[in-house]
Amino acid sequence: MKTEITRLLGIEYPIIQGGMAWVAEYHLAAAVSQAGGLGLIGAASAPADWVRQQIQEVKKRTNKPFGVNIMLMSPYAEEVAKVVAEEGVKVVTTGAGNPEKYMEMWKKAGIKVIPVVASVALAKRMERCGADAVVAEGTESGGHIGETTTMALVPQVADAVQIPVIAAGGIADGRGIAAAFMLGAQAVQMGTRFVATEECWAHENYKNLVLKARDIDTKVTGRSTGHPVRAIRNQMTKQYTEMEAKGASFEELELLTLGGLKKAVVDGDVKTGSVMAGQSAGLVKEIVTCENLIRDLVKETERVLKGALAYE
Ligand code: TUI
Repeated sequence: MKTEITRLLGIEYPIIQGGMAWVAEYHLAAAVSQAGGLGLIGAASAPADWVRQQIQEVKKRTNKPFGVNIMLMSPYAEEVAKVVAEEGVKVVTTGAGNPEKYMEMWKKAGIKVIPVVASVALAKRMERCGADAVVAEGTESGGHIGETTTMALVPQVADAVQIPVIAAGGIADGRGIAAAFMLGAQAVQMGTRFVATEECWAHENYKNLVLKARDIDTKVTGRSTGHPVRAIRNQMTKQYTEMEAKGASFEELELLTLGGLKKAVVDGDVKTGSVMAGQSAGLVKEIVTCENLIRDLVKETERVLKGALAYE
């Protein structure tokens, strides 16, 4: 299954693991890369030294390409941006902002830069400033999201730019991957599906909530603050909605969601923590190894694509 993205990144399969805050640490990233996809370390709001150690741990476990996702709202974004260049990381994805000011440094270091975008406008801007590809992330995704659905966003981004497009949001199986190709994507990025893997170190309570989730079980909080975040419904999302209605301050509301992610992922407090996950959680039914997951995803995608061609 070779595409422009597998060639660009030197990977076997066009499957990229999302750079999920707290969840995407070196065990998961190394396992995904070793299985032929692209594993990512989620730098989130972590200090640069933590990111450097994570990079070194992945290097011990695989010789295959892997990347780092830099969350641009992090207070450490600038330092992390330097660390990835120093450590010779091959691929950087960015989220929650515009990475333009780091582009020159990363290109000089030979890094393939893939900004995550939620709009056509940012995709075009990223292409102009030298991005190698973009991830078009639909509102079905978990965590910090945009407004447009994957189904509508991916073909519009694909029409607007010449660089390859990676689809994200709502994809968790071979049908979704095949559909993404039909929409003009050259690869997919999946987050929620990779939470439910053996190699993911998220707390088992977090994983179990993903497994239990139905189609309607995610909720977006923070539309009023301009920082919409999708997570699995729980006591926290309920409290957030109530506080939001009562006109709570931005700081009070942010504390509930963002401070709550660590609580859910690390401590397993899935009642008052923020269990960020995408709408595809309803498709995730079992915990598997990354190797088996990627093998099955590829097999299913090929089967679905063959079926689609039979209609010609
Ligand atoms: O970034 C994500 N998903 C995330 S980040 C996160 S942790 C977090 N921490 C602090 C604040 C907010 C979140 C949990 N999930 N996905 C990529 C993504 N980027 N989705 C949407 C965007 C985005 C939104 C607005 C990118 C750029 C943008 O505006 C850029 C500009 O300045 O024009």
